[in-house]
Amino acid sequence: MPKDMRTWIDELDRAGELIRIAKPVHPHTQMGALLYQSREKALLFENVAGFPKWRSLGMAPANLRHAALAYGTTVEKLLPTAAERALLRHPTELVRTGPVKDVVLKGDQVDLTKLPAHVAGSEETPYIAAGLMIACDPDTGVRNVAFHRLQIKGPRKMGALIVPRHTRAILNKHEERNEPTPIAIFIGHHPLYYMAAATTGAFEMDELELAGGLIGEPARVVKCETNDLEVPYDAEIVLEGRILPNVREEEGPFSEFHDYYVAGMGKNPVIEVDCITMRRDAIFKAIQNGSEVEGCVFHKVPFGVAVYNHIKNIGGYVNLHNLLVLPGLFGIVVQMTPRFYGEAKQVLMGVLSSPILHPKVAIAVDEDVNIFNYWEVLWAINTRCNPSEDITVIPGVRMHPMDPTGDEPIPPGGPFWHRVGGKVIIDATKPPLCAGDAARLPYQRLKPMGWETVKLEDFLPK
Ligand SMILES: Cc1cc2nc3c(=O)[nH]c(=O)nc-3n(C[C@H](O)[C@H](O)[C@H](O)COP(=O)(O)O)c2cc1C
Ligand SMILES: [Mn+2]
Repeated sequence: MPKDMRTWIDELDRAGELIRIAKPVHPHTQMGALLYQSREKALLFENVAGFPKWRSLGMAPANLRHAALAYGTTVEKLLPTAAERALLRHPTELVRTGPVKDVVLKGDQVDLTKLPAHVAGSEETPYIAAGLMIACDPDTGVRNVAFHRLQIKGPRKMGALIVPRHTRAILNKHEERNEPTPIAIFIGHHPLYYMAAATTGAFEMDELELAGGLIGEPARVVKCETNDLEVPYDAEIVLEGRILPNVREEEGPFSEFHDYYVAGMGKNPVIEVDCITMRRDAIFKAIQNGSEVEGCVFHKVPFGVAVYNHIKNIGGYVNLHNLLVLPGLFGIVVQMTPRFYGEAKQVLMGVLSSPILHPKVAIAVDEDVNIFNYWEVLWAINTRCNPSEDITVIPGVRMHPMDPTGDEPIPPGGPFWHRVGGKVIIDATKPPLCAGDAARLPYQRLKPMGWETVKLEDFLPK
């Protein structure tokens, strides 16, 4: 059975990772707080107050453990596994129809305010955060899929934040010709579709072909009703529409990945929706965005994968073991065994200069440091890093446009929105292999006597 949001709910349930909430929960006043608190379990709201018959799924994935479940692996193996899988592609398969066509609403039947989009943060209005936007390059026909936050502004009107990347490049081409950009947005699918959409790769990469690679089977697609785009046949909901050419209106604020509101706000593009198609019993997909909640999980894996695959061949090859994107998404810790003097620094320069704009703090540690344990990372920085040699600040680098610490010479809305600021390399590795055993010996971690065989649990009162 092809993987979709329904198979994912079953998988979470079987793994004991899903909580069904039967009490009524209002998406505008209560849901955000519940999602933000549920960092361990996924929540399926079975009674969405004010929106009869709707259900809504959130915090699915709530954390890297859930992400590992979606990839069929463990947290420790998640990044290396996901990095390998990200190199695979499956062409999409066009089918005649599918569950997403159960209900078709066109023109004046469209009313976005009837969707149970939740209010994520205290300063906000309802946003669709789990919409994946499909658009095609008008010259090459290459398809793109990406997350864009969608502010509901009226029955058929939404505002969107479109950071200058691929969707933006497609929009720019249409706007130069003063024509609308046809789009289709699908809401609610298996998390690996979301991971694919959040992957920044080459422009030529079709994220639906990547989704097929990640899942291990082709994504099946159906034709849209009102434009030439194709959408997954088994999504929960699809919105078809157009980005209006050269129209900009105030948009924001929205709970962003670093736990701040004020990011990307200003005059942003406007979408008009022409058609909604959905399953008869469609389940809405809520995403709470912020630090260490669901939105962040959808960033952490694809970012990690892009950086991992970017740095693994620096200098021929790197003894690269693992990588973790840190809270706030502006930091990355790399676990590696350096062979040469300066190798860790060189790898960290790659971390700061990859397809991903976010990283500004790049840390390297050895294989004996558990990167999933923040105290161990801090321990390595404190005990293996000589600040006068091992910390390097690089001023004046292009950074993520939502990093509040950077200068913003050009505001959002246009094609040149960006920020610029400092980045830092922290080499917390011990002397490299080439330095020899004598140089590395002072950094041998202590191991308590009996560590391998004597277990505390065997001595606890029963
Ligand atoms: C939860 C989440 C929300 C996102 N929201 C936005 C957004 O509002 N606008 C945007 O431009 N990118 C957003 N992104 C990032 C893009 O989806 C991501 O960078 C993607 O790789 C861009 O695709 P593209 O390079 O094909 O354009 C979001 C990512 C995630 C995981
Ligand atoms: Mn793309």
